[in-house]
Amino acid sequence: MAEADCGVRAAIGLGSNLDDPEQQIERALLVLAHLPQTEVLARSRSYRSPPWGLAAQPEFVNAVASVRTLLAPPQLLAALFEIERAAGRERGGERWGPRRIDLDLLTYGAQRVALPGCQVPHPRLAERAFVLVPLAEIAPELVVPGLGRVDALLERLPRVERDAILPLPPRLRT
Ligand code: PH2
Ligand code: MG
Ligand code: MG
Repeated sequence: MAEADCGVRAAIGLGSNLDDPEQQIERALLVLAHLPQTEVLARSRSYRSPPWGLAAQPEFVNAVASVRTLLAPPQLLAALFEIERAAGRERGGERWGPRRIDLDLLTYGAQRVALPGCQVPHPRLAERAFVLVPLAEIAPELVVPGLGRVDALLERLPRVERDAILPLPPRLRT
């Protein structure tokens, strides 16, 4: 995005637990950086995280990116959905089940959106250490509308849950 200072800052969560999760995340971040009218401002490291919601599945890799975008929330969500589709994600699996790649819109500026299929901030953000740990790495002071600062939200989670989210060493080649 050439226009330097316009657009809205949004946070996007990435997760994968199938087919080389680390590489799925790196690829998705590359594609994200090429979205029209969207610039990636920062990304977290990738973290290993125990599966949340459905225990009997492989460990996840999670990361968070901060973007500035001129796309409206439904357009941005559609673009994230298209990245998932192009990466070969198969839909229709179990809720909270294994997936090749998942991109979730976590926050969109100070806005709150409640449309069918488009809820921002992400409704389960505050319960998820695999979101808050990487988000706190790149945006601890970010205020999640209606919920407060990211670092404070993270503090509220049980230490065992926070401590289970472990940064991966940087990859030499992706
Ligand atoms: N995503 C889910 C369900 N459970 N667990 C972890 N650790 N990371 C995820 O990204 C994740 C999950 C559904 O979106
Ligand atoms: Mg998700
Ligand atoms: Mg999703």
